[in-house]
Amino acid sequence: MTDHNNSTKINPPQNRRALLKQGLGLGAAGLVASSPLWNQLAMGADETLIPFSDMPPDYIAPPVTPGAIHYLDSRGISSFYTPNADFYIVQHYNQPAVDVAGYKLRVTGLVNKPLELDMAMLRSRPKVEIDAGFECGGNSVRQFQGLIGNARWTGTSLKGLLEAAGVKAEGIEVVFYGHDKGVEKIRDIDVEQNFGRSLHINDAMNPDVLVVYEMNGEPLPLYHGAPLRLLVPGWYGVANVKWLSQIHVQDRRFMGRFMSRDYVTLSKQDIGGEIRWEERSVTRIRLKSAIVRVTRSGKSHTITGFVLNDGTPLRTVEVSIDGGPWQAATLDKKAGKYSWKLFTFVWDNAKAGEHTLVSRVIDSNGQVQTTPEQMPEKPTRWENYAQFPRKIVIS
Ligand SMILES: Nc1nc2c(c(=O)[nH]1)N[C@H]1C(S)=C(S)[C@@H](COP(=O)(O)O)O[C@H]1N2
Ligand SMILES: [Mo]
Repeated sequence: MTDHNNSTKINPPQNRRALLKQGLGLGAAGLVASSPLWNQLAMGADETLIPFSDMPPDYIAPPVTPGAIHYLDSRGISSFYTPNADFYIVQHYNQPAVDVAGYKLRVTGLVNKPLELDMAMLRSRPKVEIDAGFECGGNSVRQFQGLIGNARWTGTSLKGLLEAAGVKAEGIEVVFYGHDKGVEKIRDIDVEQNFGRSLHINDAMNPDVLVVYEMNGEPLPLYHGAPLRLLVPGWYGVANVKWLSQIHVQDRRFMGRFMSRDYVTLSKQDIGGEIRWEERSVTRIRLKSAIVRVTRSGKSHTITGFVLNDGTPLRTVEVSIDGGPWQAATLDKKAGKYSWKLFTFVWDNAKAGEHTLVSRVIDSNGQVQTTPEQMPEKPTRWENYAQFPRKIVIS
């Protein structure tokens, strides 16, 4: 990866699978049997999964393994809440086991009253619950969109914490540090760095931004940042700092790797009438939909997919079959402002043979999900929000 120096590699499934087979001494069958996600692929009695011909026939997603990246088999996306055991996992350094009893969150920097809060103090603050889905900024066709999940998060508002500390007028940037650390080669020096991301004070003061300690009603699991993580609803996953240890308010931009070097999209943009190559930190989730599974029941086929965006209301989701007209899909009623939105489309009279299926979403501002051709020129792999045509074979 040209835009990725020593970061975690998100391998194509083929390489990943070969690695897993070697490392765990398990054949594909063993992994399939042990994956809880696979169970959800089990269909209703009269329902069968139609194979995608754009997917390797023996495709499996990497299972949850200590230290490793995990992504979903997106064909298994069938419930509003992703079970904690299946939610995708990405970390760029290690997965630190933080001592919960001795745990303290520190709020420092340009504040009137620095804070040190243990879990009991955090839990006694006003409780907020929010349904939010997010994907890694690197989620793409290569993992069949599996770096994604949707959960109910419980915690307390960041705004409340910042107000309790009293942010000084010159405090314009809020930095979030995780407990996890690694060595970064910066120029030619090796320096130890904790994972860090930041928010402008205006974004940090959005009351929907939380520090969370529960995921789907359970204590935050180790791999998802126990005991406390940030949740910035409507933003790509990288904003949601896990194993949160310190919140620091400062008077200038934070320039750490995950703001300024990594998770930076390079694309050609119209900058006030000049076409320039712009480098922009990955922030709000761009308008995106994708088809993830097709099932058959009797003569009828059902196409299922998801929508993610920054929380802007949607107008419609549509499906096109073999280049035909756009037809409205049905959005699942179970949805929150920042959750993913699942959709289904019932496809009658599907003929035998190979078909191309694609979805697109339109938001309430009339913004239409772009086609791959309409995407700005963009050599970096971040933000893959173009329409995603799928191929299936009906026998
Ligand atoms: N402390 C810490 N937080 C982190 C990361 C990390 O490496 N360290 N990775 C980020 C990235 S890139 C993503 S996509 C999300 C993934 O969250 P999840 O593993 O709970 O799905 O966590 C974010 N928070
Ligand atoms: Mo990510």
